[in-house]
Amino acid sequence: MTEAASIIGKNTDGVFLIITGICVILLLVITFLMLLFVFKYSRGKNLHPSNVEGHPLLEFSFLGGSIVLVLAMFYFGWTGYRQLKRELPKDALPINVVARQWLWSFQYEGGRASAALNIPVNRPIRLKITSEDVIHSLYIPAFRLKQDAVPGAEKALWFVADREGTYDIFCTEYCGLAHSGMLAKAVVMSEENFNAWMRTAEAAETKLANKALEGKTIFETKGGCIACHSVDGSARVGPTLKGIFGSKVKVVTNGKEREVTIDEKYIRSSELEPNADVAVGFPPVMPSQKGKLTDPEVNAVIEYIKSLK
Ligand SMILES: [Cu+2]
Repeated sequence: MTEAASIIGKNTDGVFLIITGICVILLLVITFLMLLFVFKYSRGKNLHPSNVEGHPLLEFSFLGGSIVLVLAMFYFGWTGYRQLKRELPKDALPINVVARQWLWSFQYEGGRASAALNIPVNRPIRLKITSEDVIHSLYIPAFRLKQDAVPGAEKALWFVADREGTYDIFCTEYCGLAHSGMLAKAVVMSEENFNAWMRTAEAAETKLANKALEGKTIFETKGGCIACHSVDGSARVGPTLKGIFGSKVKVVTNGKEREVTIDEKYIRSSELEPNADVAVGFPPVMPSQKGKLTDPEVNAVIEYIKSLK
């Protein structure tokens, strides 16, 4: 694993090293004693078996030593864990992490959402993690962070990333068909770059005159459509949306196959009641956007899909 890119990560690496070290020492000592006894007490050297009595002092020191070792491992693990969960620094940047099948959405103050976890370097970040459907697990190996995202619960974490760069984010809780594709990036940037990114995101948000562009943003972040629908013609969990507007497709409605023309009405019903008409050859797994997207947002996504020629 590459070098930790967070302060807590370095602490975790230390604990990992201590535990690994203890295990290696135990392995060597036990292996050495085993080999020694095999030779020392071999049948060739001990023709007449002797009765071996117990040795209370040896036995108790063995027991005591093991307890101390195990408690030491626990102590280092526990202090590290507590640091991760303890009272948060006041100036921590709050980011809400929302997991859903099958993408991550990182939401900043002011309602801005991003598909990447953009964060400034050397500043405490507080993550509040939740899920909209099933249990997922946020895993950022470079920061040595892992936390389950549980529907109906809010899990908090904090960390300080201390090295600029782009790092992988995975989901490590099997969450359905496209689980392995539930990936994202953590982008650690300088404070200036981060502020600039926040400003552009803000500007883009305020002047989203272009409906299709707004739809694209929703498609990729809040709606999460891109997790299952490509826009380049390739099939994912769901059919591609490239050039589908105005075309005819076969769908299954109430168990019967029929042909429909993809128009605004059809796309709207697909967003709100996705499993009423399911495209032939695809599983009925799409979550409804009802209550998740507002009416204008649904319209914006329709405009975006229309623009995918
Ligand atoms: Cu997941």
